[in-house]
Amino acid sequence: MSTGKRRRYSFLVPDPPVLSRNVRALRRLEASHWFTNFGPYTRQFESALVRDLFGGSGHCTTVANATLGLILAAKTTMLRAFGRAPAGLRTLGVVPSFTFPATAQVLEWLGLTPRFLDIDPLTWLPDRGALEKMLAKSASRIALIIPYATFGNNLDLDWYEAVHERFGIPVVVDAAASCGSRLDDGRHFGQSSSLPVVFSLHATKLFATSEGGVVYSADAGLIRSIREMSNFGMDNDRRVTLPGLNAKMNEVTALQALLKLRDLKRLVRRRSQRVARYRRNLPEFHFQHAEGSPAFAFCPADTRLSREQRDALIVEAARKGVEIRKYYDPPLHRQPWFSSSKPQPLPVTEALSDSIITLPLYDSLDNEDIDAISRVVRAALARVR
Ligand code: T4K
Repeated sequence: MSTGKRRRYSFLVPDPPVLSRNVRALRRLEASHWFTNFGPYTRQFESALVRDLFGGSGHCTTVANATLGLILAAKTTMLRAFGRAPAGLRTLGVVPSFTFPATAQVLEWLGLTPRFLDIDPLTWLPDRGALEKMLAKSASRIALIIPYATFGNNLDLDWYEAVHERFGIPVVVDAAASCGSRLDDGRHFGQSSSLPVVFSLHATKLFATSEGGVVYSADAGLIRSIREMSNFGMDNDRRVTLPGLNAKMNEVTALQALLKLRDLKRLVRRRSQRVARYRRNLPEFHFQHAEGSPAFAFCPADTRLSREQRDALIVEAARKGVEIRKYYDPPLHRQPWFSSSKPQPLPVTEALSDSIITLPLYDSLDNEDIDAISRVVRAALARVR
């Protein structure tokens, strides 16, 4: 926690809705005797989300966290594409390396071997040219593609739908940081896409609850299957027709999510203003090129420093009371578990992960805080250069 408002800044202070200020809603929850298994708050949240974020179009199902949502979405789409039979020669899953471990861990639970993609140097989204090359060479060996909407930036989902249609390869969208991200035309990221788009509602995200996730798609059948799979694979008649596990959201989290949803627009706007201020304050750094209006969980910046200088900057800033992290360093292909994956050329990922910093960003930071942090960062930069 920040102690003494202008002096020390933690990297992140999660801000889920304050349950103790919503005691009446909590009492209602207890009185209903529904604590999980798609109870009243869960269903209310799911309807409100589709109505308020997606203009009433499409479908969603809540999950206990986005990792489970990704696993279930991947399993469903692979079943649809390839049936129950093992995928045979299709043993590869394609993911970017510049992401959080969850994206590639999904592949592990499906028995797939990761093949890492580089990212675009401006948007930091997965490099479509590299994916095209991979598809041209090995499409028949690829069972799944998981593009990550990097830091909430907007992927071109039409392009990924076309890939899915052309090659018959399932595509599941890791939109962990995208709840609140909008396209230039005002639509929420994911709206109208027939792909499964998986959002995280983790405490560290802008849409903060405690642990939670949502899978959205315009494809009603897909969402129905994922919902049943999140409940042991049982259909409405309690017949087990699909593989399943327990990935249900609980009612306390659903209440948090419902409360958070009411405040989302304001929070997205506020964070965008803070990020714009960082960008103005720190002209030495390069920032991600935004497609549309991303919702920001952190403020990443490419320092263009050497790895050693970047690490020294982080130490120097910490000495002055500002905690900086480095999402995503190391990138996944350099993580011990994944380091035996077939080497791919990943120059943009390697350069960016060497020089990236992620600056503090949370709802309680005001302009004065952003200016104070920026001053510390600039002073640290002057020392390490
Ligand atoms: N795909 C991507 C691209 C993701 O980024 C993520 C999750 C997922 C998929 C999977 O989504 P979920 O299954 O989680 O729904 C945190 C989150 O745990 C993780 O959910 C998130 N991405 C990731 C980007 O951040 P860590 O290991 O970096 O968190 P940790 O414990 O180091 O905390 C970060 C900062 O927040 C620290 O400064 C401490 C502070 N903090 C954290 C928590 C949890 C608090 O002050 N209070 C808290 O309660 O992963």
